[in-house]
Amino acid sequence: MAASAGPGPAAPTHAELRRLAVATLDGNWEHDHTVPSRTLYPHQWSWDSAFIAVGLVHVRPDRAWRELRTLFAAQWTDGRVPHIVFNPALRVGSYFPGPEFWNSAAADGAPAAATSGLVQPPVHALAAWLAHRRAPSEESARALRRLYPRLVAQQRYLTVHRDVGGAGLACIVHPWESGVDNSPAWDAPMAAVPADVAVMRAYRRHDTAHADAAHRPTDLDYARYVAIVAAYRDAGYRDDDLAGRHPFLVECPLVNAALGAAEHALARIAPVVGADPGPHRDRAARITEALVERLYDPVTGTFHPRDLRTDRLIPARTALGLMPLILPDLPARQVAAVVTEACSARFGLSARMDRPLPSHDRTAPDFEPLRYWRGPSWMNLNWLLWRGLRGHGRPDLAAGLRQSMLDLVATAGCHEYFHPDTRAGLGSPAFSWTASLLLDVLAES
Ligand code: 2M8
Repeated sequence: MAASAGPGPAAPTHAELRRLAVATLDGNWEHDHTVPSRTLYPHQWSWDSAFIAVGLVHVRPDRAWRELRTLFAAQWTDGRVPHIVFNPALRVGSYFPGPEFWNSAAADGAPAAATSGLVQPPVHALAAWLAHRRAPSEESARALRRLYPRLVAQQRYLTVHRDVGGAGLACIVHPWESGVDNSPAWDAPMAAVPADVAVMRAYRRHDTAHADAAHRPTDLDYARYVAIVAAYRDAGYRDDDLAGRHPFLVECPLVNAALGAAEHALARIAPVVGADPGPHRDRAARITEALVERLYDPVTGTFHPRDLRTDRLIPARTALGLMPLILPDLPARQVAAVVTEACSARFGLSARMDRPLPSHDRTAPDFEPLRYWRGPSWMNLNWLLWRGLRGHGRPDLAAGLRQSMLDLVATAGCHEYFHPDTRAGLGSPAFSWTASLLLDVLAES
């Protein structure tokens, strides 16, 4: 069957797309984990590994479990799952900021492996559950038994240590923790972070050697990224008194939707490992309630991040606002509102999409179709929304989005992100989560 009529007469077949995806993942496999990209991101990244496991299970189930096992072997004693686990075999300078900048060895509770001290959206319990459900086996049940206490500790870290707002949501302490690094959602809180772009003269950015600088965050963004990490690192990556001293504190709708979805997944995993699903269901309900209470704006009809330093919602309407749809218990009113937002001219979702889903409101003056998380289309946000639409009884819209995802890869290959009008491939050309999530959508009609 042809992938689509959209990309033109030479559109690859589904079998060809599948082969491309498997070859991409095989090429990025690195002894016990998959790198997101050989050039741009040569270490292990946290939420990438979760997305990678979701796709790998269709073709290399052993590796899917290995991927998660390797990541969780680097979990800190407080439960945080670091956003980067560094490969010690790589030369100094193969990524900025590298292990010497993070200096995790000096922090209490860090693992033997060098890691960052930040986290990323907790999509791992969902990935583990989906991997088991796709190919249940003795091995997958054993893997779940091993992972379960670690996933619970990850949730505890986020809901206890990171509940700076005091309402049961997790706050992020750096834009990198959202995964959508330079989203317009972070412009206002980032502008309040004191930084001098001149500090970047002391460092060598690795990303702009491998990708077009016009498609990446700016030097001023990086000066602030570095300043925020330095503030956290110099306080030993401790989370006490964050409100009193830390320059960036935000409740993100994606991170908290993932947090709630993780409790739902843990409620499914619990019976497999002989645990009680009840507390997970209760926690899931509380997170959804807090998310609606604190991050939903009835005036805009979508979700927004809350800047804890001003206690205000951030007005930008980014694709982050659509992500709570992954929560199975999102109330009907918010489901309807998010679907309306997704189908508006801002995001263009439809049963027959003529353009891909952008990462930011395409009608906004600060929409940038080429720059990273400020407009381009990303496979992981597409995939999360696709799951949410299926879970909330919108198979028509889910099918439109699925076809649009297939068209992206059929047009450009397994690129990191895509131009939201032309579907041209941007960023790294052989990107792991694009490949793995493609495998997952190919497996579901
Ligand atoms: C990007 O983030 C890293 C920093 O963590 C970077 O720009 O160097 C983001 O797209 C993030 O979501 C992703 O996990 C990471 C690796 O793919 O790259």
